[in-house]
Amino acid sequence: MLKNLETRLMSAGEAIVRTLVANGVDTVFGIPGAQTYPIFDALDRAKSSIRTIGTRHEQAAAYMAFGYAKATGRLGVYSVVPGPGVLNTTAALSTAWGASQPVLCVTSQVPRDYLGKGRGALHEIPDQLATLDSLIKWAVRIDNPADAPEIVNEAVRVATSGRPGPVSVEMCWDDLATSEMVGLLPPADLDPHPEISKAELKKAADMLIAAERPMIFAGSGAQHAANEVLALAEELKAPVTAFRGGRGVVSEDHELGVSSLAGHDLWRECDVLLGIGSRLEMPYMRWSVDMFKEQSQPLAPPHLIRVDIDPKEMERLVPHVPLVADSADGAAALLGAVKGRRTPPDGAVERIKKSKAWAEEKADWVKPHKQYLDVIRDVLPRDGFFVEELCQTGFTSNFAYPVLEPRTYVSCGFQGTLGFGFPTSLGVKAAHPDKPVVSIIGDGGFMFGVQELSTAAQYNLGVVTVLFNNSTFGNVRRDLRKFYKGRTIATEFRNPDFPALAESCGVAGHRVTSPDELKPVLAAALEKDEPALIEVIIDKNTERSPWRYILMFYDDV
Ligand SMILES: Cc1ncc(C[n+]2csc(CCOP(=O)(O)OP(=O)(O)O)c2C)c(N)n1
Repeated sequence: MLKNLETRLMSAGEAIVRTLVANGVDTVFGIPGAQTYPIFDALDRAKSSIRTIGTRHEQAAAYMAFGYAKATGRLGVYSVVPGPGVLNTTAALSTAWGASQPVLCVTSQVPRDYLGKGRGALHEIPDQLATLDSLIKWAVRIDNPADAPEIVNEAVRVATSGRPGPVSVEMCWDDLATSEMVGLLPPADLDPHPEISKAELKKAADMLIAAERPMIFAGSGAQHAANEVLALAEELKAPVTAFRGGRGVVSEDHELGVSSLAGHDLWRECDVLLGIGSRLEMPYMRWSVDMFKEQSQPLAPPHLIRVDIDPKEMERLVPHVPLVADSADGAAALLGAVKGRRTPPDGAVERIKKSKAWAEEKADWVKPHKQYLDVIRDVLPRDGFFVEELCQTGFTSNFAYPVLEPRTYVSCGFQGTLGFGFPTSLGVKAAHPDKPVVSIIGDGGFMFGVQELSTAAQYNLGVVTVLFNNSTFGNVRRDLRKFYKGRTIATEFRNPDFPALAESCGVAGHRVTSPDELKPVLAAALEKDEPALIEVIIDKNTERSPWRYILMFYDDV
């Protein structure tokens, strides 16, 4: 039973905000409205311990909370009005769910008398709680102010324990404004990590010891386990690859850290794959199968070992050895079990080196995106954050932008949420004001969140956005041209003057036309540490497709 810290008369809004502060929340993103005034009033009065960043669209508030969570591993929090306000955030919630990120949505409801009545109370939707619960890890309604500390703590526990994920709390409009005696609580306790099965650990260790060419595939669930994964990889002399979420767990400038392109090359010879905190989308939904056919129980070779904290994962893609464990615990236990018991075959590291060099050379073909990425990598310090997008440079970055530190490659994961990048990058910068942050984005995706240029300027969130303008939804246009005989409906744009638009919002605007031109402009913008937008003019008819190195069609083109 938790002991109360302080009991006094307060509104539910204050009880919620005080509980967030107790849980170490230092930033809330959002837009106030009639039903959430008590929350925002409490935020106003708690300004010295919690910062509120007001956004220009609800979807951006949720993406910023996502970016905050992704870049720190800590809870990202946003608050919006119910109904349309919450619905505006569902793409970001789905992204947080897909990418297993701890995000908390704090929202409201119609007045209690109107719950479920369908009378048309302001912002009413048929069943908000059930709608949210179907999308995220947990959604709950708080009925009384006095219950708020315990229920908010529970939401924090659910969001951050085990496999992290998004959660929401809501309160009816009138309940949220009610004051009563509330006992505040200490922060939520997280769930303990699962105990590792000794029998499965032995099986996994024996398999790794017998392996000729083991490989590790890291996911976003391994971001906190970088030291343990590297130590295990070094013992095994095994390459560590990742596609999006697990990038940077082992640096790609380490001899064992490899891109997914080099990883695919090595996969073809791999006899034991060790997945750590990953769904393993690439090997088992792309590399080894037709992408429309599900493979839920892969055959050996390679034998598959999975380390995952979510036991459900072991049913979705059934490994030969399931280790239900936190990634760091699992990797450390495996290291303990294999240490000194295996001699890596001669030439293991040379073989990896060869693949890395081969992949680097192949990626150069993806012009001009690889060349722009080289400039960004060159200018951005190793601990600078790079936020990808669903654009040609973003797809290229999946395999051709070396990631050197954990968490610094911010991806939307399998959800593929066009437009997530720019608002997400503002959340990354809010979380890491002292680190450089680059958002790369296409002109299509950028216009999904363009209004947040004003937020960047207002709060001086010094993200440098590199906007690749090819005047089209390039990815879609290319597909339609190829598969629908050149019929490219609804893909071409009449764009605004982007640098002028940025300037009008108070953000420095630039335009460049080559990688060489980008370099000094990007370096100067990062040095300034103020919001900036650099438009890169791209010729849509000459850009090369990154997809051959994601779907690995490279042999037949
Ligand atoms: C929310 C969402 N809507 C639509 C899509 C489909 N989609 C994927 S890429 C793309 C085009 C992206 O265009 P742009 O941002 O201009 O980048 P480009 O491909 O031109 O580099 C679209 C429409 C998506 N992935 N997500």
